[in-house]
Formats: sequence, C-alpha cells, structure tokens
Amino acid sequence: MSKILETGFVQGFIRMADDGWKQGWHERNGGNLSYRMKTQEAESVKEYFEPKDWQPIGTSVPKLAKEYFLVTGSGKYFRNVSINPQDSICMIEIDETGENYRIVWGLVNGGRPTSELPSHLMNHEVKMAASGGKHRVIYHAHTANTIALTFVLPLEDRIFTRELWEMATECPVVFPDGIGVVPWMVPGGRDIAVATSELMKKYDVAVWAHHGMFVSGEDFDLTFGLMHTVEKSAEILVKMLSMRPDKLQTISPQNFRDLAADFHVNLPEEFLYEK
Ligand code: 2HA
Ligand code: ZN
Repeated sequence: MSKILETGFVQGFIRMADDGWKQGWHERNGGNLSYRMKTQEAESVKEYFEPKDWQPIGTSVPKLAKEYFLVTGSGKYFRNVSINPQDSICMIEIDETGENYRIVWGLVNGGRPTSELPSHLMNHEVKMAASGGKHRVIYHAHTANTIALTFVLPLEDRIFTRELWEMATECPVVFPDGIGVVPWMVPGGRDIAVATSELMKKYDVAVWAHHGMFVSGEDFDLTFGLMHTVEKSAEILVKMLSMRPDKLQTISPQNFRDLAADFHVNLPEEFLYEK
C-alpha cells in the first residue's frame, strides 16, 4: 500500500487534486480527475492489486481495452485526497471489450469511481487517438468564473474562445485550438459524455454550461495549467464586465495573427471574426 502511494504518478495525481482544492474549484464532492497509467506504471504496482467484481461502465470505450486508470472516487472530496488517498481514489482496469471496469486498488472503505466515469473514459478514448497516445489526464472542475460566464455569453464555441483569448495574451498560445461549449445537460450519464467527447475531437477544453469545465492534457502540469489559464482568463472577463459592459480597447484579429506568426501557433480564422 505505502509503496503505491510513493510512486511518482500517484504523487503527481494527489498534488494536482490538492492544488485544485486550494484554488476553490472543488466544493464538497465537486469535480473529478483521471489519469491513464503507463504500461510500466501498471506493472510496477500490480503486486498490490486486489481486483473487485467487473461493473458496467455505462458506455463503450473499446480503444481503452485493458488500460489502467487512476481516478477519484464518486462522492469523495478533493479536500481529503492528500490526507487520505487510499479512501478517496482508486485504480481501475478496463476489460477486453471496453464495456466494463473493475477496481484493482484503493477506495479501501468502499465506493465507486467518479460519477463522471463515462465522460472521463470517452474523453480519454478520443484524446488518446487525437494525440497519438500522448494525452493521459482528464480533469473536471467547478470553476466559478467560467461558470458565471455561461449565464451571460451565448453558448457558442466561437464566442467563448474569442472572448477568453482576448482577456490575456498567453491564452491563444496555451489553447490555440479553442474551447467547446456543451449546453446544460444532466451530468453523470452517457449523453453528456458523448456530447463532450465530440467536442474533445477538436478542442482540449469543454465548458459545461452552468456546471464547470473539462480539460485534457499530456501530464498533470499541462492539464492543471490549462484549467488554471482558462479560469484566470474568465476571471479577468468577469472583472472587466463588472467595471463596464464594453471594452475601450482590446487585442484585435490582426494582433492575434501577428502573435500566431511569432509564436508559431495556428489560430483558426473562424475565431478571428470582425465584431
Ligand atoms: O460531484 O462534479 O459532475 C462530482 C461532479 C459531477
Ligand atoms: Zn461536476
């Protein structure tokens, strides 16, 4: 048990959960985190596994057959992950069909993986394919400023992307592909998982209206940093809109094109429309 908790990827997972809690993104049991383990990471901890019964995932993720994931538990609090990880998180294995999972470690006092497991796994499946296997982290948080914007901005990818790009010069460099927006949907099920994973084919960020955000990344630093950057940009927009409804000046479409050339990023023209 202690050996598992000392491994680098488990330590990284715990630190990220704690960082999210400290940001104020995880009231009560809000939010969830998952990490697709590397083959050698799974091998290195296999001797501690105690497999439980197979359970249906609630959706189908055939490309994730036989993969192992580290995930937060349903109803568990991010606040407790660092002080009691073995009670708050678990490792799961996906079966050879991609229809079922079983807990192999953790959640020592019982429980299930995150209620958003279908969304996490469908996002992993899409991002693994889109990134050539590089993306390993899917993170869902209840980020207050981004949620606030879903009450005042039209729920359109092009508008969220452009407005958040304009709030901080680093934004188009950090998320050059843009941001997708899922209208309000019932959380926890297959339908919202399908809608989110469709957007994840194009973006690394999906906003859930009146709920929160999902982000995907290669490692804990990049994925946490992405959530942090989008939410900080949303905070600046909330502050700006609180001062006055319009901007006296801003970053123009041509400014973005100049930035793209110097920073060697591709910024799709669909987001550089004239207002
Ligand atoms: O409570 O965030 O979306 C966990 C969640 C569900
Ligand atoms: Zn949530």
